[in-house]
Order: sequence, then structure tokens, then C-alpha cells
Amino acid sequence: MVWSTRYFDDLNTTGSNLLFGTKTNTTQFAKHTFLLSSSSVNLPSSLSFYTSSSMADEVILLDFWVSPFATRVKIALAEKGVDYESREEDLSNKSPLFLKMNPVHKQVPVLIHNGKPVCESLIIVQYIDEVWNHKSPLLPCDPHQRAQARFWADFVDKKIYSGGKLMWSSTGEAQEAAKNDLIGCLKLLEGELGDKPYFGGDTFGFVDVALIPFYNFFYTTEQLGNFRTVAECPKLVAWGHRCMEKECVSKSLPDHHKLSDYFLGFKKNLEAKFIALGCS
Ligand SMILES: N[C@@H](CCC(=O)N[C@@H](CS)C(=O)NCC(=O)O)C(=O)O
Repeated sequence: MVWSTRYFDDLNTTGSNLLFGTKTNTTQFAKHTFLLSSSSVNLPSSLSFYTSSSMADEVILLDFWVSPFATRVKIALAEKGVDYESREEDLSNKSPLFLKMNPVHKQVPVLIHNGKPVCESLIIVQYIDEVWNHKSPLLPCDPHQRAQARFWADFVDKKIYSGGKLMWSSTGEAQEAAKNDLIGCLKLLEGELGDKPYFGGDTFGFVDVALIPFYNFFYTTEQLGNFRTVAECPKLVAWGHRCMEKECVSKSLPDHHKLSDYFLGFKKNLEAKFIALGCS
């Protein structure tokens, strides 16, 4: 069992969580947190009782090393400095705890925070941002910018993940069409990034967390579709390199060669099974 304590480290230097507690309206809380963070208030240690999270936090991640969705959660936890226990799930033989914690979708990731589950990766990342709001805000304070960030994160799920999956599961002309569609979507993302270092501006944020696990799949997708992302979207690839320089990202992402071997091997096995069954 790993207990979360690291997020108290900054408390005395930033004064970030002062007195607002868990039930405060989160947008207001984020605004206040921002103001307080910049004013470097020194807090007596007794006030740590009032922080947005408590010393007794138990954080468990129901995980699967390959999952880009689980990777998002690992990155967000690392960026916030939250210690957690990762439990690898066997998705072909789901554990009773897993089925109890995510009875609707029965999918990883699931974050279990003090016994209570939170499901769906983008919802989990937003939850992490609200609970551990003492440092590295992931979503912006401005409501319109927040909405924009959520829009692009949703775009990643609807177009990048789904487009990659389509490429992976198709062949011939259908695969070529899926590839062109995917490249078009990557170019749209590159346009949204523009000349900014990260999607939200100068600091790593919500859209970066949502997309970077898929950057790791570019290599596999390139091998499948015989193209080079860097030739199509050089700024997006440079963004990927920039994100990889962040420790929260590099330590959370699986090795892309290992990932590629896993997926291409999996695809071959699947095709062999189809052929054996007489399917085309
Ligand atoms: N929309 C979900 C997608 C999660 C997902 O697709 N998880 C996959 C692993 S990558 C899974 O658990 N699959 C097992 C299953 O569907 O039975 C999220 O964002 O968390």
C-alpha cells in the first residue's frame, strides 16, 4: 500500500490550499488557488488539516500498461506529485474489484480514491486536477478556455483514438482512407497548437495530457500506414518531443517499441485466427 504525502511538500512555500476545503466551488477554488499560489503565503503546519485532500488519502489505479487512457491518469498523478498504487488488470479475466468499481463500462482506467471509484480517463484527469489543486493546474481558470480544452480533448477521443483504431483494424483502400483521415485530424490539432509550446499556452495542461499517450502510438501507426508523422505534422512532433522531456510524461509512457511489438503481434495473431476460421 502506498500512501500519498508528497503533495504537502509545497504547502508551506505556496500557501496554495489555504482554508477552502473540498466542498468549495472548484472554479472559484482554482481562481483563489492561483492568486494564493503567486503570493507565497507561509502557512503554519497545523493548517494542513484544511487542505483540499487529506494525509490519509489512498489512491489506487486499476491499470493496464498498454492503455493510453490509463497513461493519461498516470501522467496527471505524476504531474501533481500524488503517490498511488497501480494494479495491473487482466482484461481477459477481470477482477471482482474491477467489475465492482466500473460495473457500467468494465474498462480501465479506474481511479479509486479513498475507496470511491472514478471512471473514464478524461473525467479522472479533471477530478485529479480538482482534488490536488495545489500545483500544476491542468485546466485553465477561464470558462471559455476550459470549454475549448475539453473540446480538443474530446476531439482526441473521437478522431485520433478512433481514427487510429480504424487504421489498425482495416486493410487496403479502407486503411488508406483511414490514414488520410487521421493525418487530416493531426493537422487540425497542429493548427490548434500553432506556435505555442503546449496546447494551453506556456504550460503543460489538459489537452497535452489527453493527447500525449497517443503520440506514443504514432510509431505503430506509421508502420501500419507507411507514412512519417514528422513529414506531415512537424510542429506536432516537436510538441511531442517537448512533452517527453517532462518527467511526468517520460516516466508514465510505455516504451514505443514495446508498444509497437505488442500491437503488431496482436494484429498478426488476430489475422491468423481469422484465416484459420476461414474469414477474410
Ligand atoms: N473512454 C474510456 C476508454 C477506456 C478503454 O477503452 N479501456 C480499454 C483499455 S485501453 C479497456 O479497458 N478495455 C477492456 C474492455 O473494453 O473490455 C476512457 O477514456 O477511460
